[in-house]
Amino acid sequence: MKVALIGLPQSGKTTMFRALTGAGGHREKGALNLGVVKVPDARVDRLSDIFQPKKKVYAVIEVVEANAPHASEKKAGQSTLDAAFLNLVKPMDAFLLVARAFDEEGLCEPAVDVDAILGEFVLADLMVLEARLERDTMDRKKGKPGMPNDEREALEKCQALLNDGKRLADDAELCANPLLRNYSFLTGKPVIVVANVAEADAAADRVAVLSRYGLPVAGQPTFACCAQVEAEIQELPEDERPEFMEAMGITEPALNVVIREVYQALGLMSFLTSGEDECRAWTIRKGTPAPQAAGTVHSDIEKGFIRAEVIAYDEFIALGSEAAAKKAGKYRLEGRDYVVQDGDIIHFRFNI
Ligand SMILES: Nc1nc2c(ncn2[C@@H]2O[C@H](COP(=O)(O)OP(=O)(O)OP(=O)(O)O)[C@@H](O)[C@H]2O)c(=O)[nH]1
Ligand SMILES: [Mg+2]
Repeated sequence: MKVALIGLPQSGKTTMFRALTGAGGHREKGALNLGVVKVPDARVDRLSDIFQPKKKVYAVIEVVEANAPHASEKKAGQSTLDAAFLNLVKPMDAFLLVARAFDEEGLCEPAVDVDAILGEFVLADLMVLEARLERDTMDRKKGKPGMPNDEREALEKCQALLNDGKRLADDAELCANPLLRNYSFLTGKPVIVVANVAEADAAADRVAVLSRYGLPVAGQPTFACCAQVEAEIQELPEDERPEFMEAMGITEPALNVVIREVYQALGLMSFLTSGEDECRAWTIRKGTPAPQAAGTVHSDIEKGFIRAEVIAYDEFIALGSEAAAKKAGKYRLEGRDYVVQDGDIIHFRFNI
């Protein structure tokens, strides 16, 4: 999963990046902040205690800081999103939109900023879509075959939706249309809004502080945190974090909220693999059949998929060991149609 951190200049994107990737967040050379968020998972820890594997691997979410639209350069009716931004965010699965809510003078208007960026996305999608439709019209006039009719129809539906000020994501069916996949429309990707509040609000009720700023807007999932304090938390050694958080009055790090919101927005879940080599969590979308789930581990396992040996995490823990679970006959053999469940511990059988 890939998430782009976006927001207006000086909204706190880099600070939020640190709050997500912590001291271990690796940064690529050059201008881009590119890092990996480890998804904490107590099940991986517990399985590792039991199996004592060589490696313990958590699921990850990749994050990249993308330059935001610069409102000051905006021309009326024209999107300020440049090609570099569009290329960068194309392969992203979701956006984390950081909005500045920490101005001492009370000058910041995060709701206006969020609205402006969402509006930019609508405009950018419309520009792509209208250019494509226009080209198709020209082709047809010249007697060329043009794009398939159903693709044109889908694009026209999008156009109507966007002209109505709506997002592609508002129409789940249209959004899932495979004919539109290659367009990677911005408004088809979930947006999670982070109101970056002042230190004084760091421990405030996450919901109450939002309403003070007129958030959420446009029904987007939104939460408040103080990126500065959250970055400090994640940059501390793990064993020192609880004490610091308690002193700051923070019950749950923003990192956890982000992970939960991303999983929720994208309909994600994790399954597990365990053994002497490694214990590991893998991220898939809910409703994924076993062979495709196997494909996240390795494409060969998907190709040569025979069966999945499955036990639910809770059942495994109740029995305490692999031998006990086997003896109790708790490993199920599942076929190609089996839909993988959150927390399934799976051993894939395959041949290549
Ligand atoms: N008081 C306070 N300051 C913050 C907070 N988050 C960020 N800042 C400050 O705001 C400034 C901008 O923060 P960055 O994280 O660099 O923001 P950015 O969006 O990455 O900025 P650009 O990449 O330049 O667009 C810095 O001086 C930060 O120290 C916060 O939660 N509280
Ligand atoms: Mg920055």
